[in-house]
Amino acid sequence: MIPKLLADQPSLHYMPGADAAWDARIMSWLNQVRAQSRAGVTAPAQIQDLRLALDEMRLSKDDAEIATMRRAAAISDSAHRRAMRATRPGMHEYEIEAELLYEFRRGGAQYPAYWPIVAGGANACVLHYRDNNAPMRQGELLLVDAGCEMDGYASDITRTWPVGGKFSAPQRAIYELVLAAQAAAISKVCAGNLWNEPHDAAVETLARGFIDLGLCKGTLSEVMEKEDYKRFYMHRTGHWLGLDVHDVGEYKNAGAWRALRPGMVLTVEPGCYVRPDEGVPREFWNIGVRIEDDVLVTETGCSVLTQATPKTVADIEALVGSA
Ligand SMILES: [Mn+2]
Repeated sequence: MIPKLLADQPSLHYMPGADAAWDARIMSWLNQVRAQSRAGVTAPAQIQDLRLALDEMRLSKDDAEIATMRRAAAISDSAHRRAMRATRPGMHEYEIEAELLYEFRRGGAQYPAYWPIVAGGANACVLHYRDNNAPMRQGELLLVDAGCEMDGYASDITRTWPVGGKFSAPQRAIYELVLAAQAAAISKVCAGNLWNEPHDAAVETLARGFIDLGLCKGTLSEVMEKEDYKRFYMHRTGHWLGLDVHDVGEYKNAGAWRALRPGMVLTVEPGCYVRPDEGVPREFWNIGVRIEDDVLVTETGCSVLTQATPKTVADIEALVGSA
């Protein structure tokens, strides 16, 4: 049927390069149309990449998609709560991974949206840590980045909590700073604001905090200009979320950061990762913290889909180890 449908059409829209065998079939169909030229049939003069149009459609979620993403968020929320309750010194990271995966499936999610990161102590400073096999020790933090996929839609939550249930003073200082940076970033998620505004707000809050804590030296403008904060915060503050965890969609239009629109869903996930370094106060060594929520852009601001997952110091300390 395809050669018949392609006859006398101005352009063919498909996704070139996604699959070599499919590309070959498309070319063969095009050649079948071209072979009919002496009978007066014309072949499409243009081949258009369908991706940009599809990616734009995927960026704006309709009500049914948002309802599915809320269900995914609720299951991931239950999983993080379960993991917090189960955490005790002496357990291994994979035991927490098992609690997460169990709760995902028990809640009806078909898959994890990505493999959970369960990183205790210094492992939290390894951004894409996947071993999940170390023992968790009293006095260390546990960073958990885990989300389920529900009916095709991803969720993506990160929480960081103390293995023994109580933050130490230096852990708490870093934690409260990352939490403040996340609040500053979320306050910038609003229709009409540009993509980078939440990131810039998070970076400025973190940079001020790094100076206050003695992690960075100099004035705020010096730390920002030299990007000295990148020693402790080296990744972006979020990404599009949808059918994929790092979903499709452009972040810039014609070289400029694009404006947020109602129906877009993004993550907001600042962090702080302090590796051992003689120039850094020793009390902060090996502290890694990230706090990540899934945020829907609305007409008037935003709605945090993962709001229910505990993240204040008091809420976390009340829950960890309570199972
Ligand atoms: Mn994420």
